[in-house]
Amino acid sequence: MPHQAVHTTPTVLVTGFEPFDQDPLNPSWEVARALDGWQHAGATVRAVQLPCVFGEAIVQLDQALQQWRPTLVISLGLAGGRAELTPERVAINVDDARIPDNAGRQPVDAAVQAGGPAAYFSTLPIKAMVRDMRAQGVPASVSNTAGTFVCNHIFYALMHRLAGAKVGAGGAVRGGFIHVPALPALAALHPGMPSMALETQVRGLQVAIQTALAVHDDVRETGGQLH
Ligand code: PCA
Repeated sequence: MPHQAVHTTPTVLVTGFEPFDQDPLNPSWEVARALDGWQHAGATVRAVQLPCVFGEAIVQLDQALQQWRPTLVISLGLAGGRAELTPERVAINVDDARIPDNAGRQPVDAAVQAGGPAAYFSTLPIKAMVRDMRAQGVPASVSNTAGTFVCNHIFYALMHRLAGAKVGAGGAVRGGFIHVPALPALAALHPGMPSMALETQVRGLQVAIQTALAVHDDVRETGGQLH
């Protein structure tokens, strides 16, 4: 396929979202952008920003998958109110928006992918990632819901694509979603909201990427999940 760019080293695609809901910044993009170009075990991180818009976010994700042909994909989003990095276990085939997205769209009880399966599990080693982030001093827990807004929407679309033949050799590319907490500057605008410093979030993601590259069969252990 001569029209496609040839990448000599494996790529880890990390996506983050633009700000939404009148916030001035989105920590998920700040973390992704800080990781852009970071290399580990011969792989290089590429960061791509996605719009917080139903549908359009998937279009941009597809473009990024086409451009970078990643071997691993981690999408990030803000979960305001959470205090930890939370790898998500499951994406569901539901768009049910509590607030309008950045284009004013507010789907209610709609499918992400008409005719798609009810849900997909992350193919990241979520328990091992949580274990290793904690061991490095970064608060983390497995989450069992990514909500029903644009984050779950992109998580479901990503897993739908990775499960099909559109990327790589069907199923060979692993991926998933991690919700991140507010940054202190954002929490200062929302009194009472928990936050985590950018440096800690970035370190947590570096550990998560290392683990995802090294661990293919997740560990089975209790205590890793939000409760
Ligand atoms: N968080 C929202 C959408 C974009 C983001 O960063 C969510 O959790 O759905």
